[in-house]
Amino acid sequence: MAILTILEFPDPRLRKAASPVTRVDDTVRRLVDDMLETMYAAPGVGLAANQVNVQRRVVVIDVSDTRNQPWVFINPEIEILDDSRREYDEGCLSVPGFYEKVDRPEHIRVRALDRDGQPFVIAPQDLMAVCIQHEVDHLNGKLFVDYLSPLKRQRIRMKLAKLQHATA
Ligand code: QAP
Ligand code: CO
Repeated sequence: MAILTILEFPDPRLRKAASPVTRVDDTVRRLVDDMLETMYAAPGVGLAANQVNVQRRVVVIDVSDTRNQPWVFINPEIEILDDSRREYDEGCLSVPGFYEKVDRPEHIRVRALDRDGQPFVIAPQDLMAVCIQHEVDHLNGKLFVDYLSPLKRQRIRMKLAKLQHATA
């Protein structure tokens, strides 16, 4: 297993849409394991493959307090079940140090393949529902800062640029 480098906003590689996985083979499983190790080390609750510069539709999530309940979503598809929405304070490993409220659908259903390539369906609640939407946005080249005002996004971009300069 390996800890992978996480790309940071405004890296243009975070804007590329990821392609579907055609076969869940050992290469994909190795990617999943490396992503899990990278997420736990960060530490984070979710990671999408394009955050580690792999343009494939793979997401890992663990929202448990005990950090031992990994979820793997390959080619995830989200269905919005009703009009209810909720706000949650979101962060992102690619936007370190910044948290902002984002409004998203509350009730969703997710279809995906697991790490054995088997299809499954879940109706996630609370943080899990927020996190999977955040991660599928990544697969589509979208970041949580895109939901903020241009002014807020620009402020985050400026502050991160200073931090990245200081630590480069
Ligand atoms: C996405 O994000 C998420 O700023 C996953 O300095 C997060 O794991 C969805 C992290 C919250 C919904 C709610 C962020 C770590 C981790 C930081 C993460 C940081 C260190 C973010
Ligand atoms: Co993120």
